[in-house]
Amino acid sequence: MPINASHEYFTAEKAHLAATTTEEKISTLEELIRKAPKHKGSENLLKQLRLRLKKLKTAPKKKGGSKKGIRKEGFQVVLIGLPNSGKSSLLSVLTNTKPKTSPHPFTTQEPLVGSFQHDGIHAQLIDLPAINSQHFESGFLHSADLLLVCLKSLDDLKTLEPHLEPSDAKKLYLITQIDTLSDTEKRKAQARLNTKKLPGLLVSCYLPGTLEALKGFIAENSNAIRVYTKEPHQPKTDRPLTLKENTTVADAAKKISKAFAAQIKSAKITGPSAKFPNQSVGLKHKLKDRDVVEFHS
Ligand SMILES: Nc1nc2c(ncn2[C@@H]2O[C@H](COP(=O)(O)OP(=O)(O)O)[C@@H](O)[C@H]2O)c(=O)[nH]1
Ligand SMILES: [Mg+2]
Repeated sequence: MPINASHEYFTAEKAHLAATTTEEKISTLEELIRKAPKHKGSENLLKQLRLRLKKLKTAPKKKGGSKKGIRKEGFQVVLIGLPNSGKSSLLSVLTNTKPKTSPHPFTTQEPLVGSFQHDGIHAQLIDLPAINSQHFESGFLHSADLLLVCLKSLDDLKTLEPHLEPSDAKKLYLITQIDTLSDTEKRKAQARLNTKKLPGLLVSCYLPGTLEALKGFIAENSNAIRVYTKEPHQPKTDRPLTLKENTTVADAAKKISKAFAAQIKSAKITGPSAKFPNQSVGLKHKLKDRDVVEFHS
């Protein structure tokens, strides 16, 4: 018997498959169960999903992030800097990964990974051992899409710059731990960033406003577009699809699932890529950030 799942179900399934942490897997699976068709033909499916949920909830919790063999997943953001510049603390406040942090230098001895979510954008955040330690892994300089260069003072840049050279990733310079700076020191730090024409932010793990600004910067620079789907006469979904720039309607449908995409012949678009609300477009239409798409078979 066909299960006749809605595209909301396929979207939820996609999100579940993309989940990297156990908490994410649980929350996306719960959403999937909510969106699953509830009729005789789907009983088996629901049973399997509930069983998977039970297993996830009873699985022993892993502490910290994964260690070796980090696979690049989506937009990769790498924290880089001298010892005690606050890299591990930033990973800790921005993701679910809780690394060891300490006032002793060289606490982090292997790369740690966390997953980051903001405003529908997913990114992978990696905390590296200090750049001048034997544990530093320069491979991440090449795989990174964005480097967060962590500096307690801009003076540290002299030491760091030669190490950063091999990377052609975009860089954001973070003056960290600014809760310990006076207003004058903060103004000076900002002025020096401006003089050097460096894209920079002043941050502190204890100042949520600065962390929001950092999250916003990462999301805006992720080259991703957020596309919301909707069913006819329904409001848009809360959780957007995250897609690459220049993605077409056909690609977006495929991102939900191949089976779903095969049924789609057109779409109605409201948002930045549409000339007017509810514009009917074909499969080759290119989507833009914050579009709302209603697929039609
Ligand atoms: N006051 C303050 N201390 C911080 C902040 N971030 C990190 N620290 C402290 O600085 C020390 C080094 O932090 P850690 O994250 O381990 O630095 P890492 O070596 O770059 O990973 C620790 O004692 C942290 O508690 C911050 O925003 N404000
Ligand atoms: Mg560390």
